[in-house]
Amino acid sequence: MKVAEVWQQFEKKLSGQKELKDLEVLRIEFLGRKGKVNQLLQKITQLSPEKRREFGQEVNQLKRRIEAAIERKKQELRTDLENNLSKEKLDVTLPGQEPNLGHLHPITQMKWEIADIFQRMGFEVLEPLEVNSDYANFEALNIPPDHPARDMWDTFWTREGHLPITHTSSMQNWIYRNRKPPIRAVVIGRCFRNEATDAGHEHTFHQIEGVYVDRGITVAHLIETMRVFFSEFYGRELKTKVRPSYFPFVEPGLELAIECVLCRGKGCSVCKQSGWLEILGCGQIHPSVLKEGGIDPKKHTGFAWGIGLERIIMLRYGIEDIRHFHSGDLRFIRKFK
Ligand code: FA5
Repeated sequence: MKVAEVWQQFEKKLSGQKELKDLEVLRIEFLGRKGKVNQLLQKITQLSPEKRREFGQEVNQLKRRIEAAIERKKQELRTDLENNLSKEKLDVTLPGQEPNLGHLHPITQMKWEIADIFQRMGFEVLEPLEVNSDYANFEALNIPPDHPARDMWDTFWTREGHLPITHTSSMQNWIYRNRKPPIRAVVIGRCFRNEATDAGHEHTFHQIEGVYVDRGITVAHLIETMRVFFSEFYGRELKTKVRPSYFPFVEPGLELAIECVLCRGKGCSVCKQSGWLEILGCGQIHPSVLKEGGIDPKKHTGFAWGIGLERIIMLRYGIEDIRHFHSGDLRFIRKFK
C-alpha cells in the first residue's frame, strides 16, 4: 500500500467519526505500534538505499498529518459537545411544575368553611353519630312511635331497631344533656333517607343543624343569626323572610327563605319567579324537647335550625343536579381545586 492510499483511507474514516472515544480507536489503527503507518514503514527494507531516505520522510510526514488531523477533529467534536450541552442546560432557577396532587372533596371544603363561619360567631362544631337510636332521632324530639309526623322522614332501619339518622336534629338531646346554657352548637354531618333520588334528592346528604339555648332567646335572634350566616356564605348582604311551618320539635315552626342568590330577588327559573328561596326548617325549640334534654323551659328558651348542605352549595355554584357530588366524576370534582 502506498503512502497516498493510507492517507485516503484515513481521511475517509476520519470524516465519519462522531464520538471522541472512537477517535482514539482510529489513532491506534493508524499510528499504533502495529498500525497502518508502521506497517508502511516496514516496507522500507524492500527499497533501494537511495529511495529509503525519501520514503522515510514521506511516511513521517504522513504520521504528522494524521496526528494533526486527529487533533483538529478532537477540537471540532469537543466544540460540538459543548454547544449541545449548553443547549440542553438545566435552568435550576425556573419555577417547578405543579405536581398533580389530589384535593379535598367540595363537600369537605364547604363543611370546613361553614364550620369556620359558625365558630367565628361563637358556636361549637360537632359531628353527629351516623347510626343512632329511635329515641335520639324521634322520641326525644317530640315524635313518639305512632306520631304521623314520622312519615316526614323516610327512614332506613337496622334489624336491632337502630337507624342511620334521617336528620342532624338527632343530636339535639345529646347536646342539651351534655352542655349547660348558654349553649351554642352546630352539627354538620351525613343523613340518610329511604327516598328515590332525583336532581334535588339523594339517599345520603348532609345537614347543618344549629341550636342556641340561653335566657331570653327569641325568633329575632334566629332570623339575625341566619341572615349573618347566609350573607357570609354567599359573600353579600341578603334579605331573609320567614313563614309558618311544622316540625314537632319546634314551636313556632318556621321555614326561612333568603333573597334568591341567582337573580338577586328579581325572579328567575330557580326561585320560580318569586325572588325567594325557601332554604331551611327552623323555629323556637319546643318546651317538651328542652325538658327531655334536662333543661328547664321556664328559665331557658332557644332556637334550632336544619339546613341541607348540598342545596346551599348548589345555589352558590349553579349546580343543577345533587347527584354530581357522589358521582365520582373527576371533571366535576376538579372544578373545586
Ligand atoms: C329536617 O330534617 C329538620 N330536622 C330541620 C329542622 C331542624 C327543623 C331544626 C327545625 C328545627 P327537612 O326534612 O325539611 O327538615 O330537611 C332539611 C333540609 O335538608 C331540606 O331543606 C333540604 O335542604 C335537605 N334535605 C332533605 N331531604 C333531602 C334529600 N333527600 N336530599 C338532599 N337534601 C335533603
